[in-house]
Amino acid sequence: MRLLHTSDWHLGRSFHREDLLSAQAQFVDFLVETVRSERVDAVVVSGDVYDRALPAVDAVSVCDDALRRLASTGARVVLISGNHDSARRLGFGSGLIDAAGIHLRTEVASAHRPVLLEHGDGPVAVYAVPYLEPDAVGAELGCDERSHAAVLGAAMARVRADLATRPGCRSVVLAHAFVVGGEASESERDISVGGVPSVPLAAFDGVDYAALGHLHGAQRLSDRVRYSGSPLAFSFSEEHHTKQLLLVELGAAPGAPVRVETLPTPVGRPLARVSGRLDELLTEPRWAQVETHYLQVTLTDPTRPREPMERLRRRFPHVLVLAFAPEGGPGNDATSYTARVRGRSDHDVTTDFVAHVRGPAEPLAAALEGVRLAEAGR
Ligand SMILES: [Mn+2]
Repeated sequence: MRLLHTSDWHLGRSFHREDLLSAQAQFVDFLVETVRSERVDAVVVSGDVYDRALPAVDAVSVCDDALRRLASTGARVVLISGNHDSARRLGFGSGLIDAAGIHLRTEVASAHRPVLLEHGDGPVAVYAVPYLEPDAVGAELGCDERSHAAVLGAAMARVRADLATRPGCRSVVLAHAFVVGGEASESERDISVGGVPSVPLAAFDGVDYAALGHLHGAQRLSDRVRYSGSPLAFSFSEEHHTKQLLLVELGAAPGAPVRVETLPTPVGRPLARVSGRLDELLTEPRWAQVETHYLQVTLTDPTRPREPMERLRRRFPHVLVLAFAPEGGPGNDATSYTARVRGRSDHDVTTDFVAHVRGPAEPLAAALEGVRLAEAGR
């Protein structure tokens, strides 16, 4: 039984105002080709299909196209809603499209009723646990405690109870959660409840494979529990990720070893974070390799240069983020605000504030010096 595990498509998301939809459509092409070329039996999509509860019509078109083309490959497809999706809207028509082999699961009530896949080695039960918002589903699951661990634990108890009635059946669980040991990037939305975002890895004990979504970096938490990560980067913190699909080959019997192969997804436009002085960035040959990347640039010039973005974009047309970290500038000042302003005049505090937010731009510094001299002579 060969599964293709993916998640966090976030269809319709932009990257610092750059539209990613064509790169997302390119990913769909790659996904459909892979399902055919690798003779995949089922595709599992572990939540955050869309970026928002009310996706744009173009994003809906890409999703519609993806599901129709995946159905035409003959592979079964199981999808759950993530924390970015509207469960009710994503789940629209799910009872009807089930017949086409596309299984959308967005309700806690269906989590322990598996999608059954038949295969030469025997059946596989796929339990699709949608993202569980503790406040929304706690009562339905009979949880006293308000936490992700409690609601996912309760849902998994129902899953295990159902699995116990199916001897010899292999099992796969889809879930959208932050599991202990996972590493976040800067593009996931915080789902903490009472300050705690995570659930224990042991929640998935006893299943052959847990296909997780939510974290955007691909990662292995155990031989049987993995995040596929998002197919595209959504923040500069993902600069060194290798975006991928996971091709999962289940063993022939419950508990048999699982083999996982990683298949890198196409990179629309690579991204990089660079830093240095403006003149150096504009002239040094070594930066040629990132000229067409999406860039986050940090300028280290001691004095803020004029028109930095306009000048950078002549060499690097896709600079998206510009930051300033002047060499020899203020470090992390750990002293309290009260300590820093003690004994200083309101005027000093105010001019320091203006200098701080503007950076050490020369004309302003000169102007402030003029004011200081005038004050001193008064
Ligand atoms: Mn996500």
